[in-house]
Amino acid sequence: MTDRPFQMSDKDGGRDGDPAVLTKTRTRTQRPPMYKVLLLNDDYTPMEFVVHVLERFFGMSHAQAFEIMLTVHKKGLAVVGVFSFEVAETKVAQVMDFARRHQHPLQCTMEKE
Ligand code: TYC
Repeated sequence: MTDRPFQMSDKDGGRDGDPAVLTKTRTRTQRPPMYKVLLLNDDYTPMEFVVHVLERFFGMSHAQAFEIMLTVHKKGLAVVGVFSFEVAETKVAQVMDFARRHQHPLQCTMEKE
């Protein structure tokens, strides 16, 4: 409880609740951050296995998958897709699990765009 006889706040800048005066609140809609999924080169994973991974988990055609696989092989890594956090996380987990189950050292990671 307050011992003041009136409220000391001034919520409407001295207009004292004039119903004709409206205030606008500016809102900014944030787009959700997106995540790049990266495939890394190594010396041991067979090229055909990588092509298969790109077809199976990233919906690429055989030609597209082969091209991206060669990019990774030559450059060391490539972005294989851009997704929401949850989808990127799932893709990385699927690729890592599939590679591990086939005993290939293939590495897949994600990073914020
Ligand atoms: N460098 C591998 C080889 O020569 C092929 C490869 C390509 C491996 C892409 C991983 O992400 C990769 N067998």
